[in-house]
Amino acid sequence: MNRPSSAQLVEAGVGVLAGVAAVAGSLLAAGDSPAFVGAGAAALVRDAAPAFVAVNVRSLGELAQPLLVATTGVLLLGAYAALTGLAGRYVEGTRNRALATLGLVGGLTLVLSGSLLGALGAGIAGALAVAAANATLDLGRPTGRETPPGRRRLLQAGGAAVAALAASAIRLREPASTEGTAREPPDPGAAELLSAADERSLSLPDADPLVSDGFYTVDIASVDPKLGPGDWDLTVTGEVPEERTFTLSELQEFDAERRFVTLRCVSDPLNGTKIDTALWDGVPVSTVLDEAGAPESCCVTLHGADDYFVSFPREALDGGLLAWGMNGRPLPRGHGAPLRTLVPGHWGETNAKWLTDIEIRTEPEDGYWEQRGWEGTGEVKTVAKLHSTTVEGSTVRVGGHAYAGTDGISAVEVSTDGGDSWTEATLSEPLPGAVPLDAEEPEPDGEAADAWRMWEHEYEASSDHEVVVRAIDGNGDRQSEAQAGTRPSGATGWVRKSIEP
Ligand SMILES: Nc1nc2c(c(=O)[nH]1)N[C@H]1C(S)=C(S)[C@@H](COP(=O)(O)O)O[C@H]1N2
Ligand SMILES: [Mo]
Repeated sequence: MNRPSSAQLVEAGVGVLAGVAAVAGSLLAAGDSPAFVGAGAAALVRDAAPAFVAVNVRSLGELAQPLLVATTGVLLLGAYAALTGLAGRYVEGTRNRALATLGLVGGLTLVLSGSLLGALGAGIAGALAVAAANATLDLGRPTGRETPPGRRRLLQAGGAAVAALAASAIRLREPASTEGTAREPPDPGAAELLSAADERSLSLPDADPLVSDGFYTVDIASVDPKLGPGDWDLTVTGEVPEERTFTLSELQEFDAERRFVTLRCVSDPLNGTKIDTALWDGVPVSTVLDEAGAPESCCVTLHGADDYFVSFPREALDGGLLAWGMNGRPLPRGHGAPLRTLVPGHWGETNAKWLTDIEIRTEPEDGYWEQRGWEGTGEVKTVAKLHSTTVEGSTVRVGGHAYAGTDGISAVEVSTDGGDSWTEATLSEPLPGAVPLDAEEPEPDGEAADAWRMWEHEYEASSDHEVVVRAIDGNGDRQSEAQAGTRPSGATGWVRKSIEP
């Protein structure tokens, strides 16, 4: 193979820089939304490489999205550079090259994103970078000496790319996970419950309080759907006498409630942190299904605006909520705005975000994750986490959270000798139960039915030892000791930790 000449390297560099400008141009035009070319391209890569990426969006945890984004970035810039290269090779003259780039780069962007606006943004930015590379400026050295033409071309295309990136940065100010949460204080009724949660939290270093400081996210898409209440509604479909559609304000007219609920992803490692608790506002699913006249039926599939779908037995929805509020504020974009499902006691994946359709079915089917080898539609497994350890002299304090879905936690047991003997840990007070949303003076209905508790245990120790923890649920059933990984149906075993006082 011949080594590429320096002119070829320069053209490739100009192509990549035009690609960077195109990506930035699409971002500037489409914003941080699924219309952004990176979103569509990442979804293509994800679906084309299921073994590598799709399965691992969950099993690789934090690493999966950056990996997907990096792979997509390389492929996308390569494709843009190739198209720009074509224009450079077969088209003469700066203006014609820029126009050809506009067409080719814009065309590819349109195919990938389906957004005309985004395609225009990408095409124009790419064309400007190509035009800049071909312009007879000399931005190089102030000394009077001429910059070599290759370097000049790269510098000028780079300048255009940097300008496009800087302009697009204005569209990226707010992360989606918290976007849509007003900076105002939470609703007063919610504030009262949140402070009750605060008071009941055990103060443990390295462990969240009862209402999590930051709530984990698991998303199949690299860029979350962006839905205003105006361009969204909910349809009850499938085996119903007639399809029924609800707008957000229609849903909000039903009797609504506010409750603490914990979510845990089936891909949460035994002592992982993909488990969190928030205070949610919404309408019972049963209200909406009754209103729609949905008949009794075996199964239901929930569909999200990101093409996510999850299917499970209909009775799992009993007691479930369609939520539009989180911690006294509107549901943030990253957690499914404007509406998500909360399914009591089941793994996180049943809690469909950006919910668009509730499909009543007579036959079961596999959902997005089940098609990829997971079994995450069942009830959560009981777990006690050990996230906090403090050692002061010979005094050791350990603690964390415990969760058993709707069975609740009745005790957490701690062993400080590797499992030979056991003591009961101190538990936090349970969180308050659900309250009606529009009552004057809402009284919590008992205890939260599907939320974690915190635990702590303090003891004296002078030599190395192993701490083991296990939870007992509200039925008196002890957390399973058998070790299993997260895939396919959730981690089991007891958390163990070596401590050296
Ligand atoms: N539409 C949609 N809903 C979804 C998902 C998704 O990718 N898309 N992820 C699911 C998974 S695997 C989990 S664990 C929970 C996580 O909810 P959170 O991101 O609000 O924590 O949402 C579930 N609902
Ligand atoms: Mo999940």
